[in-house]
Amino acid sequence: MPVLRRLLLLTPALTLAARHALAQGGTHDHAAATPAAASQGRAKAPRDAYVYIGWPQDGQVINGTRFKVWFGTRNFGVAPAGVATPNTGHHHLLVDTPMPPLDQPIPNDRNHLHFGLGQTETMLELPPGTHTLQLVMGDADHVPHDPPVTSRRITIQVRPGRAVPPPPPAPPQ
Ligand SMILES: [Cu+2]
Repeated sequence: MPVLRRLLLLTPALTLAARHALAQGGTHDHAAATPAAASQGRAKAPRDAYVYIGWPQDGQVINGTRFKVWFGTRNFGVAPAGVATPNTGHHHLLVDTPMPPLDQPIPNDRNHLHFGLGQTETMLELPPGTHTLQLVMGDADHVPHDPPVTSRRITIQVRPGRAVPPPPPAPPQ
């Protein structure tokens, strides 16, 4: 895998344990939790990796305060939080907030939504008005990659009213 080989060449400081994890395809969940791995800083991302908001689109006017948002990635995979597989991460949706510092865990509040189960879409509820949305991938420890994998920031207008189309009915309990 060329990306992995390049990673190994560019990071001579990798510990043997980390090399082992990479060689194994990074299936070792514990790799990023060890002090040695943490001292290496942010997880690497390929230069051509990117993430985008598939829906809604920039400038979209949305009728209804509850609507679906879906996320897409290219040249990058999605993995749950806590899983340190190379070239993967989990989505974070920034709502009405600028990009947080890139060298520390992404905050976890109503403006910084984590999708740590590996979700690629969500139902969002926002009050009527103008809002901004942007995605940033985070690694196993919720820290943006190096270089960061972020989407364009989009601006949407939310209008009061029922969501169109309405959300699907909840499954029977
Ligand atoms: Cu996270």
